[in-house]
Amino acid sequence: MMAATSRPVSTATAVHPLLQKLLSGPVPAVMGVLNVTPDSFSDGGQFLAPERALAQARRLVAEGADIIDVGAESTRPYGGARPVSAEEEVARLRPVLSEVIKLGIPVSIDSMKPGVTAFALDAGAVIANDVWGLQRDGHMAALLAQRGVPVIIMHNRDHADPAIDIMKDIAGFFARSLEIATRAGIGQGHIVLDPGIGFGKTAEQSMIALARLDELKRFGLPLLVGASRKRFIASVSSSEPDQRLGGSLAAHLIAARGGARIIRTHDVAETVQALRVAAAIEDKR
Ligand code: HH2
Repeated sequence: MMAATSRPVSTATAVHPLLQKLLSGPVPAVMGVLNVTPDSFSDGGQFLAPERALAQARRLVAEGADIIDVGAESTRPYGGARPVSAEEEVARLRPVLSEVIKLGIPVSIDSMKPGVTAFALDAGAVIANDVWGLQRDGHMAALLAQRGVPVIIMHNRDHADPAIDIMKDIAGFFARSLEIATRAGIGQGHIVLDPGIGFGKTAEQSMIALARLDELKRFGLPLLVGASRKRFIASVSSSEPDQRLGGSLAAHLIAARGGARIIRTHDVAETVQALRVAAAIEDKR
């Protein structure tokens, strides 16, 4: 584990109880995606209306999700996202979030803004999902240290560079994020790492990150993978986002084999089934 040096170091290395529970199953936990946005890459506009968002959240729960990841700003892995203010993000979340939380399963907040994350945690969200791994906003780490919630640190880059060694880049990014986390006092046992499939990566690099996921186990932290409907799938099999279920399942099964303990997906029922069947078959080896 890469440790930071000479600074106040958190002693909270114990695994957060919620993570412990989520990670204790025989198959990876499944995180269902709820995008309360007009422009998400695969389902933008479908769940912006509060009643439709809530119906989708109910569906994710019924289908077997272990976590609901609520986002109100598209981060569009392939560029072209329209940045929104914290106020707009909160305005989209406000009519939906507490109703989703009432469904009784853990809710994570997919936001890179500390103000929005604080709003969601105040409303009862219990996990922070930062697609910039604590590196975009200098206040995020302190907020999350203070709140003591599990934190998903995702690898990201402003632009893909086909010339770089993507595994080296991901490892370097994680080391920086972990240093920021340690300095702020976020316990190691609160952290989940995510290679950020599709974010600042060519299709080839997304596939390398999936194929070589097991190399990231050396950080000694749980791994999350979200390959759902992403564009690298179309580089192999031409398709629109809503036609990528087969590719998403293939990627997620390979990720599970590589050590992913949480899978983020738009298609919960199919993913739960695929993970369970793959695990049951592997059990017979
Ligand atoms: N992918 C997306 C958004 N958030 N968070 C994590 N931890 N890992 C991911 O792979 C990830 C993520 C992109 O998917 P989606 O939310 O459907 O799209 P958009 O950002 O356009 O709303």
